[in-house]
Amino acid sequence: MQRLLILNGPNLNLLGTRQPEVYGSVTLPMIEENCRKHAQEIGVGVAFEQSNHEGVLIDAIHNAKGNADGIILNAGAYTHTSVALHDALASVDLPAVELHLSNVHAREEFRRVSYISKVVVGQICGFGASGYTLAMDALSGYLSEKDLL
Ligand code: CA2
Repeated sequence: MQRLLILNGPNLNLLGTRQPEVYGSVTLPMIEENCRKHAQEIGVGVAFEQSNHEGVLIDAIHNAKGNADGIILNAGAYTHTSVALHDALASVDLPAVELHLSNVHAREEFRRVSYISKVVVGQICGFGASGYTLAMDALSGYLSEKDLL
């Protein structure tokens, strides 16, 4: 069975509490529940984590080697700043999907810069909470197509 790690970065624990016009009104626990339901429907295993700390996210990426077959990463604002997350993703050599709730390309200029885009299979952004299940389908399809699993 394919095992997907869904990793969430800083401030995403606040989803649904503020800025609903940008990020929607769905909370992270609701997203997690939906991902777990979707995992059962498409027959994959899922682990779901969130941290506000860059080092914890890096440890989670390292730990994915051997424990997950692919990573879905909403790195939050670290997307636009973190060489360390880039290096961590490159070091584990697992297929990853970069995910954002909002359309980062239609917002401030600094959000158009991603330090992780070069080391992911692809990016999903702008579809709100549905992006999580879209990313699961995309990563699962990628793993099957590459005959990785
Ligand atoms: O659109 C996304 O998913 C982002 O990764 C969200 C990050 C932002 O820095 C990225 O540019 C795009 C911010 C997450 C903050 O979430 C909040 C939720 C509610 C209230 C305040 C922040």
